[in-house]
Amino acid sequence: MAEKIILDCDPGHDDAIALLLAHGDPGIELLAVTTVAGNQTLPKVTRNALSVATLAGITGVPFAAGADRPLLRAAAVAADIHGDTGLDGPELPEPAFDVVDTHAVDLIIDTVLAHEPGTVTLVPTGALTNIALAARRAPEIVERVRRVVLMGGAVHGGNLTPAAEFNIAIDPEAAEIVFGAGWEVVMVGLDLTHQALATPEVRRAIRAVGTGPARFVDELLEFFEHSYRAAQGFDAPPVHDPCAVAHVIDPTVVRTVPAPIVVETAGRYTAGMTVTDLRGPAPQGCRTHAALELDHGRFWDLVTGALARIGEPSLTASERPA
Ligand SMILES: [Ca+2]
Repeated sequence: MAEKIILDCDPGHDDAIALLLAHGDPGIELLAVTTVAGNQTLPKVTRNALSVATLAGITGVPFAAGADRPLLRAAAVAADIHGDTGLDGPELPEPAFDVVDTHAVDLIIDTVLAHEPGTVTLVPTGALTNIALAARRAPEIVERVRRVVLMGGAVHGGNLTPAAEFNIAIDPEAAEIVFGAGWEVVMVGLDLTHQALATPEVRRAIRAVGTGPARFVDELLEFFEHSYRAAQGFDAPPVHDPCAVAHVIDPTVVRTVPAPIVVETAGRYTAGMTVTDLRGPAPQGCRTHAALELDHGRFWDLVTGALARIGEPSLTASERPA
């Protein structure tokens, strides 16, 4: 049976690919897509999500916009990695539909409550602001959610700062709420996602799919490659967000270990650090997990397989019903 997920994202090149993977893989039932400020401003990332949905022919899934800034801290964007639009590189179609008239936090809560307990997985691939607000607004969702599989954090190191990964670093207080809520949390962090490199071989396999959405992904990766080479010295770019979706599809592709994880919010140099205790076996009942090992070949097979299944959607802005 397909895993029901809510994707909470800030597209974002790798968010866009996560959305395509979630839509195209038969192991996922996409219940809703929500957006949060992060890689770019909320209006920009929301428009990007709608454009990606339009080009991939995603219908019947509600999209909602959420928090436009972190809980406490000033908003920050990642223009050095994602450009001025948040999705620089490919040409984007005009969105063929709009967000629903509901705040993302309410859509997350309503969607979780509308399904059987233990059946909905939250997949945040941006700052954890919306998820933290949902857990505070409706604490009863914490025990109803199957688990939270998030892209963010790291066992070792960071990217926004030496100690902290971007999604956690821009809203550490939200991350502290989410990691400490008591639900099961899988941290798909940099230790894992820096293995998900879009090598020339991967790029060739994606181009070989030969469809519009596959060309779109290749153009995203082209831009991403230049950003990551300039900003962080990578030869091939790490494609973070789809790794969280891949873990939901097949946990053997993204292998995890249970480990206590807490978020540093007060550190002078380390705010947003995800302090992960791997010193010994995790205590009984540990509900946080860290992703450590990626099966690179099978991960990219999932992405190319999803693109092949998406095919060539015929919907365009003019054809699509409102
Ligand atoms: Ca993201």
